[in-house]
Amino acid sequence: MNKSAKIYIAGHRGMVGSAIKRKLNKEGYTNIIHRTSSELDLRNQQAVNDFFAAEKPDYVFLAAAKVGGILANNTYRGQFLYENLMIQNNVIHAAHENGVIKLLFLGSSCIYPKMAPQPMTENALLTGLLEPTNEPYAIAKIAGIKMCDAYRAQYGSNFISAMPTNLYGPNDNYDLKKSHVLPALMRKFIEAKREGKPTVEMWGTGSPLREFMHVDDLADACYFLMLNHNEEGFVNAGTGEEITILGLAQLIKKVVGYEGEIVLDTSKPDGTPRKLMNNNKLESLGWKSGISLEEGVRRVYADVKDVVWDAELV
Ligand code: GFB
Repeated sequence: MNKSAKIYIAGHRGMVGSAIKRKLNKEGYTNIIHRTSSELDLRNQQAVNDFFAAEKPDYVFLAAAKVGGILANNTYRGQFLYENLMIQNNVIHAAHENGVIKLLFLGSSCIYPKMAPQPMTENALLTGLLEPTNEPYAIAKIAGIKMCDAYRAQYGSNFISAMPTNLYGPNDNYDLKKSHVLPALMRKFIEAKREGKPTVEMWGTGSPLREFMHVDDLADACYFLMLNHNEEGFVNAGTGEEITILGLAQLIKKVVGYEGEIVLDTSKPDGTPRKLMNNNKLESLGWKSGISLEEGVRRVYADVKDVVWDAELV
């Protein structure tokens, strides 16, 4: 991938796409292209075909997706399935039709069976039933992996896939109905401290285990894979460290400096009991995560500690 190669980042305003853009800028790439969703609706096949025919990108980072936390996944089930399938089908097929040299498709650790042996290795895919709260999203992402592999098998396309663990970082979503746990708790603790509230409510039992990766770490891994990996299947991208949701809440509470109590709303779902990636494949290729959770949480706090969120986003 030479520095003047034409690189299309799909989803450049999202958390993952914007991190990939920062990374490519830092590495000196000079011909990065992107479109906002109002300029190019990736769910519209004709619009995507026209865009690829006109622009003829050399490389594609497919980071555009409909994403959200456990509640959004469970509520907008139809949209999560339809929109993700449309976006990825349109982009992957247009990349094939227009001679893209290489494409990286991004998914999620929720592709694995709910009860997959932990830490989860790539060969656990499709060995069991999925977690119900995010099954539509997971089905779409599994289809994306299989589409990249099928195009490689049938047409020789160099389309690869990476499956990140739970991500956080700049440009995350702080809408409490749609967000993931880390930004949700960050916002709740900051607002509670500011307003002198005695308690912060978190969802579920606090016992599920999750692995959290800073999105700048993921962008680094994506760049590494784009340069160094050319095989079918997919590669896990995680940190290898896990924490309970209650442990995460306590860490954020400490970083924010909030002194009240944490209370549990057990009417909300826990989701998958444990979701830890086995990162041996990525590490054996030569990449390892470099940002610890505490360091990442401190960076996020520094970024958002003075933000005043819209009360509508609750
Ligand atoms: O991050 P999260 O929404 O998604 O929730 P998943 C993780 C855990 O945190 C669950 C708990 O056990 C939640 O019940 N939690 C506690 C909270 N307090 C909160 C809160 O205020 N907000 C939120 N959102 N959670 C998603 C999938 O699963 O992970 C997606 O639905 C995707 O498909 C993504 O794979 C990475 O880790 O459960």
